[in-house]
Amino acid sequence: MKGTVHYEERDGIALLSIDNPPVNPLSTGVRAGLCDGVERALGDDNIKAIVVTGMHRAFIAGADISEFGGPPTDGPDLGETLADMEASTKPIIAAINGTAFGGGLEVALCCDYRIASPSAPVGLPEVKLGLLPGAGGTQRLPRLIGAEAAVQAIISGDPIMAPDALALGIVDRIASGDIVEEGIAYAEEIIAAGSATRKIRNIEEKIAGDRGNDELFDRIENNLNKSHRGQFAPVQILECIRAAVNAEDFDAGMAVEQKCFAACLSHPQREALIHIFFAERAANKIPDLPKDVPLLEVTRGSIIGAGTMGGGIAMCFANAGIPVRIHDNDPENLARGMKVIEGNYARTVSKGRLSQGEMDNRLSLIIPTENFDDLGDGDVIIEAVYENLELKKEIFSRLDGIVKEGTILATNTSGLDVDAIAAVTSRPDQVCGLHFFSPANVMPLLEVVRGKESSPVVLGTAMALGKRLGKVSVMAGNCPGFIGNRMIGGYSRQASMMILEGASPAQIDKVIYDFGLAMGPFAMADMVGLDLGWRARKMMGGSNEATARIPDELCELGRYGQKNGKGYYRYEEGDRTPLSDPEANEVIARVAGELGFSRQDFSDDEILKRCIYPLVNIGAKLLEEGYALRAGDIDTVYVNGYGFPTYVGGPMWFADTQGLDSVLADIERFFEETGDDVWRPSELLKRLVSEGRNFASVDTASVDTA
Ligand code: 3H9
Repeated sequence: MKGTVHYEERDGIALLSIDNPPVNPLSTGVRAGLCDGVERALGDDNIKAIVVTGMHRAFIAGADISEFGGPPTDGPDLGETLADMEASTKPIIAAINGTAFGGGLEVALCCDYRIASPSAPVGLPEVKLGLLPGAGGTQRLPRLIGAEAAVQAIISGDPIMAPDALALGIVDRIASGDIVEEGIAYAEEIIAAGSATRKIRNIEEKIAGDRGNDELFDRIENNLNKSHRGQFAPVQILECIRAAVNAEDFDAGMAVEQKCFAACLSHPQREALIHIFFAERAANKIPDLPKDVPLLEVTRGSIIGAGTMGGGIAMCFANAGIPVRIHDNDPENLARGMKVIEGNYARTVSKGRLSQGEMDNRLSLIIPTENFDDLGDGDVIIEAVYENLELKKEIFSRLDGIVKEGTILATNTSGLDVDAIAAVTSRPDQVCGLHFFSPANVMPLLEVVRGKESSPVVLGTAMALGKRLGKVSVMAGNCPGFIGNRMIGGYSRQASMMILEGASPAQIDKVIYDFGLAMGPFAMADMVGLDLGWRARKMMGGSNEATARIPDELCELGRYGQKNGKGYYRYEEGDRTPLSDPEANEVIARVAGELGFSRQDFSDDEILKRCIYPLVNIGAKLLEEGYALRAGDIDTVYVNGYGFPTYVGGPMWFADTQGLDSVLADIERFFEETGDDVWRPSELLKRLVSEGRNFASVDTASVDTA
């Protein structure tokens, strides 16, 4: 059995301490330990109350996620455990020492009283795993805080810090000192006052007012179509909370919760989301990086370049409380960059998501400097100038002269050769890539790029720094475009080819939108601006690529995208809705004709495959060449950096769910039909199919591609 619960008697109070490091999920041994502990306390006349707390850094992180979808486990299930606790005739006090999430908060809600450490977050984040609180959370929380607040908490799944939980009524008290001592003192008070128990199932006042209030639930349901488009669990959650309010009694509501939980549990979105949960954590583990590698202490950062990327990265440091210098060789750029940073913070303050005091504090951590040499006191220096290899090399050769021993030198490139940059310094082992995604202060992904000489200390520190900056970090090898951008090229190119072959931008964009991305490739291109690529191609003397012809001709006609109201689509003044435009469609048809394409109809299914399978094939090549360590790393990159729907699990997971044999058959067919190199099937993919395996089985840092 995994995990245990220690039983200790303290002057007539039973103290149950949950011990399942590091975060105390409700594994078999914990559930059994809670049942045994409650039974023992109830059977002992000397015991008047029970205090439940967690050891280590959490109270309880929830149900044991690794058990979902697996074989039945031994001992009591969570429902039985909580029924035992709720039936206790002696008061139970939850002493919430740290994180109480999911089943962890549900345990606390089955206790009679709750006291929390001020820094403890509580919440019901099951929705992020494609689940719902299935141990009474959807029934008890509304009874405690009202239906609307409960919907907000459970459908967002966001953590609620203890002081806010107190204000909402989720906890009764905040501890000011040692949580266990105060939990016991609280129990003594309750005993002195007559040992009353208090079961949330019996509380009706908070929900009574909403009984029959269809308007409330209909309004929330309509919003769900926008805020949680395509997701299964939120709709189920709403049904449960409706039942909490309207069902005949508590047990009838619980029956609805059980039905909806079972539906979520067997839904493919649940599997995909739990895959991403574990993939994001596995991505932190770098097989050939010793666990005890000594990490460098990062007390100060330095950023070169005060443009969008540099400013966003500086904000990440300030948000994490790390002082950071920011330099730009153009004083005007530096001043503008600081203004943008200030504006970004001010917007967050105006939305009520940051206090003015905290904004001032963060701004004070960002120190602009016109003097390059000032950067030398950073423990990590991140170059974030525009993508020009020569410029980056020049900067790195200058850095050599100003940095201290051990400083990490990082380049924020989205795909340039990190080794070529490292080679101009006298310390290539100190160099790595840190690829932030734009806007860097918002996007969760960080690709840590391993140069051929990057030292383990540098890589370990870079991964740890990513976590401190609140990023999901993935290690990538040094190849053009690394993981994310190397793959995306295949997606964009196939979309561009299909409009030459007869599909419309609107059809392709709709297929991608329906698949779950926020927008398709052409709406995205219009948003970014078609003129950027056009100008870049012109500077290089123009392009012969068939896929460049349409955007080039659109730009020649002054169609730059959203910025001037016309690109692949046209836009009404002040409205970003893409509208079909005869002029753009005429350009597409004419160019296709001139290039000799014969136009054909596409099914939505074919469009989806043409867009997504290049990601899969290139992803497989990244694995086979060792530039990505695991299929899960690639999925992590795509959901955190490219807006790939998390509930589909990332491109490699998606391929597994389609069956790799059918994916390979399509890729081979596309290769035969087009001869395009992107479709040359990956050797790894062919081998997996021949062995009847899938990408999930290639956990691999030790990818055996022989
Ligand atoms: C639920 O409760 C359903 C019920 O309503 C109904 C049931 C009937 N289980 O994230 P970290 C592992 S659904 C198993 O790096 P942090 C994690 O994989 C659950 N393992 O630490 C990692 O392992 P490793 C609802 C878990 O401090 C290690 O612990 N609960 C679980 O950055 C450390 O994790 C949630 O959704 C788990 N529940 O963050 C909460 N949780 O070292 C999910 C963690 O081998 N968990 N592990 O890689 C979290 O949000 C974060 O882990 C937490 C700690 C905030 C707790």
